[in-house]
Amino acid sequence: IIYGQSDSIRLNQLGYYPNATKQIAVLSDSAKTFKIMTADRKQVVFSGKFKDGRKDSLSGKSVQIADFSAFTRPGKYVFALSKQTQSEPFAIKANVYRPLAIGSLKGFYYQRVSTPLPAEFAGEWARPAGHPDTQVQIHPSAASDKRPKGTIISSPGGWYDAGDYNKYIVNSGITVGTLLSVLEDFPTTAKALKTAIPETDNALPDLLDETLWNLRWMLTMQDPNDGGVYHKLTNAKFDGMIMPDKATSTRYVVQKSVTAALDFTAVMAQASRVLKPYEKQLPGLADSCLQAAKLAWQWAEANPNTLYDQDAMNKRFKPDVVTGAYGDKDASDERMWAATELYVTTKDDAYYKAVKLFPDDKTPLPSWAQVRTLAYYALVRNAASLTQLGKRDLPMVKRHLMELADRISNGTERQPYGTAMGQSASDFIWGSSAEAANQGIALLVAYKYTSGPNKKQYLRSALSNLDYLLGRNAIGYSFVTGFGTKTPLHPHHRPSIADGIDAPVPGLLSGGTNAKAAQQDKCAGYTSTAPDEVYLDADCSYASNEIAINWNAPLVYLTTALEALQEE
Ligand code: 9MR
Repeated sequence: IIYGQSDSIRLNQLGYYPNATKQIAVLSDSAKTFKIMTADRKQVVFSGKFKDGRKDSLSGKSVQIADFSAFTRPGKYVFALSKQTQSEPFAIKANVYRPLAIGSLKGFYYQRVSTPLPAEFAGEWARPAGHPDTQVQIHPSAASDKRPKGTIISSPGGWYDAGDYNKYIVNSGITVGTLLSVLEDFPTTAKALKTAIPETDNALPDLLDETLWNLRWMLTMQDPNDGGVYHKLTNAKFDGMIMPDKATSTRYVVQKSVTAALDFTAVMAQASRVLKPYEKQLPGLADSCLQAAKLAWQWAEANPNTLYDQDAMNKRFKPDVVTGAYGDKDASDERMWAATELYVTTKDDAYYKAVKLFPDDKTPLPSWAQVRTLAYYALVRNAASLTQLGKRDLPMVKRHLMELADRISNGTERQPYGTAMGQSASDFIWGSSAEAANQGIALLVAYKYTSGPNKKQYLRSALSNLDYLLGRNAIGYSFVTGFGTKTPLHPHHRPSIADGIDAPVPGLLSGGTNAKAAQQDKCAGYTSTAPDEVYLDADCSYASNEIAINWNAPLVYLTTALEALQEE
């Protein structure tokens, strides 16, 4: 008897809530019946029939869905098609994703810059401090600064962006905004997440302590002389596959950009609001954040066309900077987000009037480059405290959010793996795992703050995307390191590669399936060209198997929110 996980079985590898929809996908066109057995395989607890067969139109494969939602008894089980074809054990239980909510938040701790990670908190992934960032040069691209030539600035802390060791304001924006939103939307569950970090015993929630590690760094990226914000703090080139403390190339801040200033504005304004109740523990910080937000906003208003164009920059200034660009040709969505967060925090109608909130009917799915919808989130989550002006627009904001949620959730049932994610080949881009998680957020915000007829479906579809992330997908991977039975072992993550430990740093979300990955990273070993199957668990695969803070943050949101809503 082979008890190993059969390659054709695709399940949420962590398990299911007792009363939730429970589905497992099987790559097959002829399976008739299935069984759920106790994990010791002594007892059959549920037998079911496959209903419909489906075709995954992207890969051409046949898929059948086993639904055992009717079985609700907590325990440890395996899924069995036959004696030979069985899954690894999974759980049915309350709070089944709590360890993942904690683990994905803990992932940020492992990304901390300028501090050692002692074994007490980091376990076997303990490492010395990397990148003090107390001696940072101002790159010639930022020479228009009023700062005297040769000025050295100090900009320590923050998180490493991803598998590389650089720090980028634009990507920090959506990341910190998303983490603060967990606290705004699901405060009770969020505050109870204990990640065993050095600050765990202080009076702040660990989620806030962790977020402050990056927020404080962001504050140092603002030039106090004019309010502008440097686009990034970076090496000129990516480091080799070495540990952080061995990576000692010159660090620069590069030119200021309008997108950095506006994302910074949004996050600082939101932080000011979220930090206010902690005035006693963090005297003055909420006010400093708001002050910084206003200054950055003014700079952005005075410099609306200062987009970050790395190629253009490299034509004019040396050394060439070839690390992540986070370039963006359009700052209008960043401006909407910034103005809205300032408005929500200050209640000053002038900010609200500064932008056109509904330039068209669209409600784009958030990503680092597209933050319009984060403005809509901010309005609905703070609906009660808005001025008349904002209240007047709430019905319109909600219509936009429901349109987005309907678009994401419609068809979930018919999707080959039964997930909202993957209904369109265009879902499978660089960082597709975060597409799935951000779809989840859009659904849960609509679930929480609107009252349309499809609300139940929003919640179910959000859960289906967590099923996607944890293994019910075309390739059968759980995309989170250390969480599941088939998980990335070789992420493009410098510490995981260089630390000499077999297991990668845990709790990190791999970017995941990316239709164009093979062309983008040219890593050898991809075995499929089907958009939902292009993934390679190899460390050269930075286009399908890197990790990044803006991918982990929506995973923290999705898991924490689902934990909060599990009884609904
Ligand atoms: O997440 C980014 C993705 O949307 C872009 O297509 C890609 C190429 O520009 O860059 C990704 O961001 C990377 C960043 O530029 C540098 N650090 C690692 C990030 C994740 O791969």
